[in-house]
Amino acid sequence: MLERLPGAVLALVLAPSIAVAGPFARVTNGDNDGAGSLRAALESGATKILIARSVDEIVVTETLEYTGTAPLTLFGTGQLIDGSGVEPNSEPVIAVTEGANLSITNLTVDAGGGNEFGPYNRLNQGGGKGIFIAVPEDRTGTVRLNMWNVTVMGTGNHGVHVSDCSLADDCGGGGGGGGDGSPASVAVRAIGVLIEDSGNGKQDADGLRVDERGDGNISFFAINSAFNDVGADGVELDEGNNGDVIINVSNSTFDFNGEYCVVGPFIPGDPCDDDGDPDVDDAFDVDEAGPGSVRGSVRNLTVINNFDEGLDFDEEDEGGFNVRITNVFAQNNADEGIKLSEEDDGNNRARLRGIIADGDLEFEEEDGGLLDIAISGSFVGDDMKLAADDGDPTTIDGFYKERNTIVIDERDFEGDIVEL
Ligand SMILES: [Ca+2]
Ligand SMILES: [Ca+2]
Ligand SMILES: [Ca+2]
Ligand SMILES: [Ca+2]
Repeated sequence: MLERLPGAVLALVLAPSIAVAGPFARVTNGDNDGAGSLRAALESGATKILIARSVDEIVVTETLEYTGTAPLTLFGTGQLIDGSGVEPNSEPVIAVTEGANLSITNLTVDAGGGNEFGPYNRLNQGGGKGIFIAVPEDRTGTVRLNMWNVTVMGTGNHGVHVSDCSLADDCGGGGGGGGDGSPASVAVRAIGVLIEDSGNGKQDADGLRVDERGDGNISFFAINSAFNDVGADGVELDEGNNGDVIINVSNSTFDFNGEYCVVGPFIPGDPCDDDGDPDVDDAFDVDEAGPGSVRGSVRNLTVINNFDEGLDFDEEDEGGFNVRITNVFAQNNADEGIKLSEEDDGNNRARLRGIIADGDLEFEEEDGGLLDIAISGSFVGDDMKLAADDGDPTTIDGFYKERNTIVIDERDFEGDIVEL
């Protein structure tokens, strides 16, 4: 049965640990629909939904939709939401259709596509997205997605997707910032989030994907999280038009992402590498286009076994990079462990410390602006590649400062780069 309590009553029940305002609903069974179901709660007008501990599993046969605009909080208590039977199976398990803020805690969302035949096996590719927020074109402010202790798995499409882009699922393919979007920003916070065995049903399906267009930024905060065995990028942040990408990612793992590289059925064991077409993908991919920069920090990351680059950040048009990269263990990635490419006006400024990489590190800067790279206390198992040549030998193209760092192969510098 579905109980609805006024917020004031609930606040008394839960005080002081959780302060809750707004209409409340309690989910008391794992049914697809009907009284006491999660679907009924989502349709009731409630904005705070608690799933009772007595519910182990919620099995749904169609998308769980929230069509409201008020911020929604979904308090799980360790349940699995089994979306393997969602029809059609290209549809998401959970959809926020009008760009409402979503906070979700203590839940596992399984779209059912999983590696039923063993690890890293792509034979079973069903399942749509896990959690999807569609942002309407008139949304303003900031669209917030907060996930705490959430697992998403078995998705054929993106595991988690926030789309503020008129091109919908065609947004961001290949970058460049095409499409339009709302005036709103998008902010995602992931704390203790695991996205695994996802994005293995189609090309360019990521673990966590944000498409942001029009005015507004992408802010991405993640800690104690993991993005593993995703078909395309573990995380892709794709920002266009005005606005920045602001990252703060720490104590997290990106393992075995980007293998899905064929159109049509995937053939396990088929050669699949960065030289072929279609593309393999990265651990963590940032594409920023239009006016705006990429700034922030990553630290204490394990970035291993990915099928293209580890950290692959691209910035174009006005703006540059200003990032701090600390304690990143990047091993056995097919291409560069860390690659930052900057085009048009703006600098490529990065401060690196405590990097342990078995492959190359690469930093590129084009057009107006300077390359400004400092690295300390690091081990680079292959080349340190810097490229910033403006073709004019009378001007300085960049600065490079290296301390207490071992570079096993070459320092491969293009341009007039001053070593400090
Ligand atoms: Ca926007
Ligand atoms: Ca934007
Ligand atoms: Ca830019
Ligand atoms: Ca530049």
